[in-house]
Amino acid sequence: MDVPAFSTSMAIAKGRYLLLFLCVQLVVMAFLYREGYRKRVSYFLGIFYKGPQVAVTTNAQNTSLRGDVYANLSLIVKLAVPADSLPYCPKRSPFIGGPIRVALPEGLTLADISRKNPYVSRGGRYQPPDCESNHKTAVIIPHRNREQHLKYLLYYLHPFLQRQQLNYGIYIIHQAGNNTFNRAKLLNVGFKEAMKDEDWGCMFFHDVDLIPEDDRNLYSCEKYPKHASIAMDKFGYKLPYKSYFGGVSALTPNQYMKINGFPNNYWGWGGEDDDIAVRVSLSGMLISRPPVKFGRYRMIKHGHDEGNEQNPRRFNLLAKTRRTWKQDGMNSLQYTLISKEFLLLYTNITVDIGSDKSVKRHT
Ligand code: UD2
Ligand code: MN
Repeated sequence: MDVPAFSTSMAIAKGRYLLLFLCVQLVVMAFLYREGYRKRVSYFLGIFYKGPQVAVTTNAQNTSLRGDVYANLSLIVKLAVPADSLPYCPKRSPFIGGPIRVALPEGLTLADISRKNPYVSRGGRYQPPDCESNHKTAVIIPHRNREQHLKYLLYYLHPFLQRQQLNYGIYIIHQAGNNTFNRAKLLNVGFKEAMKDEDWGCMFFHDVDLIPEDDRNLYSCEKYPKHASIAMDKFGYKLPYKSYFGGVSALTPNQYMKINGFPNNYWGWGGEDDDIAVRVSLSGMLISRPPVKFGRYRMIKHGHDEGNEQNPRRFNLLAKTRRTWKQDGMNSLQYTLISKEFLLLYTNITVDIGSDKSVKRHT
């Protein structure tokens, strides 16, 4: 076919402009690379080249299909580049699969869990081997005498967090001795000790018996303190009441310091979670929550623990939070660290937090 001379010269001119444009782009990128903007450049290149295509198992569309939480982990492979030149992870992790099937495997050992999580390093730490994570999250778990629950939680939590491409660490805060249990004070200790290790961007405060059932429930922080466990099987997958803040919650270090941490003086079961919600509101913040479809948890069934009887003073304490929160919290925290061990699947912090007898009572 005959092509008119005019349109041919137009095409050549356009081609030249395009070539010139590409050359300028290349020069700019080479310059940025030299100037140390390596990560940004590799991110930009990542837009064109996504790396080897992998088949990811996802059940996000069909919530009646529950996936194996370990299904996608074998797709995560180490990139053959130095750690400091890894590209940033994408905004949304490609390994997220949606609803997770939760069964409690019998005879599970910590060694089994370690074997299934080869990239987890000492102290229960992990960074994606193929990209630089956008989030640094510490999970703080108050604990005493719940070894079986802890095993189940570790079995699910490690792969759950890896699917989200987080840089994370898991901390168990173990209350030494037989004095009355104090969940909130243990969480304060966890915050303080974890921040000594790393500049965490987000702290997740996590009951040992709650297993997340959907990996779209992101373990990263929001503009406001987050309450994540909004739909639990034990409450029929609904919020029991509007200001409920128990189970699993997340705050940035800034948000945490803004509310002066958690109360230290709730000994025994109950009330401390409501106190935290009041602190959030008194410091002028709202509560953020994930969509109800994602914030789903299964609570491992349990009875009442010895040493964690209902706290009869909880209503009195709650009535006074407005007056006490600035004096009681991170700024008055006292404890004796007994040990800090960097175990295979978590950092174990054993602490003597005293007892309610040692607290002066102002009645
Ligand atoms: C609810 C809240 C919890 C907390 C508690 C009142 C839910 C899902 N959770 O939990 O966040 O506000 O009420 O204090 O509604 N623990 C031990 N050993 C013990 C006792 C407690 O490890 O002997 C830890 C463990 O992490 C446990 C958590 O403390 O998950 C909360 O205690 P719980 O599970 O006995 O209380 P529960 O389920 O009523
Ligand atoms: Mn529980």
